[in-house]
Amino acid sequence: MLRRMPATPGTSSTMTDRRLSNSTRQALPASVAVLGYDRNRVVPGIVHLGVGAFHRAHQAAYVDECLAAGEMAWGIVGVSLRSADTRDALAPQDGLYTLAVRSSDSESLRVVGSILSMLVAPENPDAVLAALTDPGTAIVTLTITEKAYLRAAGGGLDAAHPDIVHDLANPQMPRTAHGFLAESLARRRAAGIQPFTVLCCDNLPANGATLHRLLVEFAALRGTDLARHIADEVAFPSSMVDRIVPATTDADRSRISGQLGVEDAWPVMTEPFCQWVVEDDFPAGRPAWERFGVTMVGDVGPFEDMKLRLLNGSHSAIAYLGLLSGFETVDRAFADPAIRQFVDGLWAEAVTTLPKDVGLDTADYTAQLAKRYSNTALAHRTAQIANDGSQKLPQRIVASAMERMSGGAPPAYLMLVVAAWIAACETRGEALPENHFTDPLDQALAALDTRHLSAGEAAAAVFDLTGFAKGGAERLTLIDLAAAHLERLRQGGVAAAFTALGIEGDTP
Ligand code: CS2
Repeated sequence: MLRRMPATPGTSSTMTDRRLSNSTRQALPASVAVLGYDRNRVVPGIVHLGVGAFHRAHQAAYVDECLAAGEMAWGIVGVSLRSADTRDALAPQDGLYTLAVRSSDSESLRVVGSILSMLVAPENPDAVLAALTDPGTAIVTLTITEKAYLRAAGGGLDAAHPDIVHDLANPQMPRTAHGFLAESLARRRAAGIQPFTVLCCDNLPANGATLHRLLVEFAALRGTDLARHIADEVAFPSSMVDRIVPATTDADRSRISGQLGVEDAWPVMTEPFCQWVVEDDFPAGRPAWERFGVTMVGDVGPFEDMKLRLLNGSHSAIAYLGLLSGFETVDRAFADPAIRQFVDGLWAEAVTTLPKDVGLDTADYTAQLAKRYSNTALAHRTAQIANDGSQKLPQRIVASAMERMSGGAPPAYLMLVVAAWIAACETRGEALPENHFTDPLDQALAALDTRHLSAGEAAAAVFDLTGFAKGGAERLTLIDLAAAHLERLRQGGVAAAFTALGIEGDTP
């Protein structure tokens, strides 16, 4: 296994000295926290697929604390499944980067050292398979975003997706997480190496079970033996991850580099809040995460649902209603009294769908969310959250709406979020720039737009395209509710949609 960051070709030693790196790490200002452990003694034990800013603000920070406490067998090999950007930024820095924890009135910096090396899958799939097959790899964590799970509308594997078709035809040269996991589990099995535990850290309901199902379906297309092995012998604990991580800006880069006294090409911005709830099912071992604030549980389901429906659901609401109202960031949109009132109503609807008897404190949770959304230092862009709505809304909004309806209660606030997503998509290329946010269904959504459909036709077409509420008895009613909201958004903007809900305010 590749253990260290390779030197970047063409980087002179003078340049390297001016970058954050192993050699400059010791000489940082005292205000910058550096957990004191010898990185040369750290051995990789985790391969992470999808090394974006979220991973670096969350799992990698927890692992950094484990390493500092002397658990040296849990270094991270980071894998990017698509772009080389993160590797290009971090390789000249020996994998080090700054985590900037920002609240409205303060910022604290910490340099994280848990990522030992980085691989870029399209450049070198062999190296990724080698890292995954290494007997030292006991855990594979993933943050690949919702769309990379390649789910079909009904929730199963989209077996017709070109990348799945490719990976089935070329098992030695995979592109997808499914292809890498299945091939490496097959190789481990053939070599008599215990399977790693697969720990999904994406915002999906029952994320471990969901990935397990998808991977078994994928493996079945390769052969029943492998499918049975993955079904019976590989652990897929679910986990709920939570930390708000806005995209890093150039201003962040130069501010942080100025404070460090050396350049950090890609620091990560985040909030003080951080939560990780993990099902305790790690047959190949795990770090003692519970010593560092991770909650280890038997069933993560209620926590996941609460997070998806209250946090992520309201995030999407703030994103689309905020975009339609001209707000660029979450804190500004949330400071708008009408949007704030809407979010309270949305929470009230979603709370009724959560389990009652498992000790969830939803009042405390939403009060904390209100504080987190008011953090003015984060400047979390509404456009960032708006991406991939077709992949996010099913678990954040539509699931709650269906459950509410089957309990006989109307999901009026919930369905305004779906309508606001459709309206925000329609607004691209007009009030909003064409690519202000993107979605895997953009082509099909744009094709709908050219047909100038009525609100009712547009809502029905979008439900068909996305598979929202597919097969549910509530589907037609949900379409009607979304269509009525969409009509009001088209005619009178957010203010008209709010007025129909009894919310008065100055929102444009
Ligand atoms: C956000 C999430 O971009 C989004 O869709 O809702 O990334 C959110 O910030 C995290 O899940 C918070 O834990």
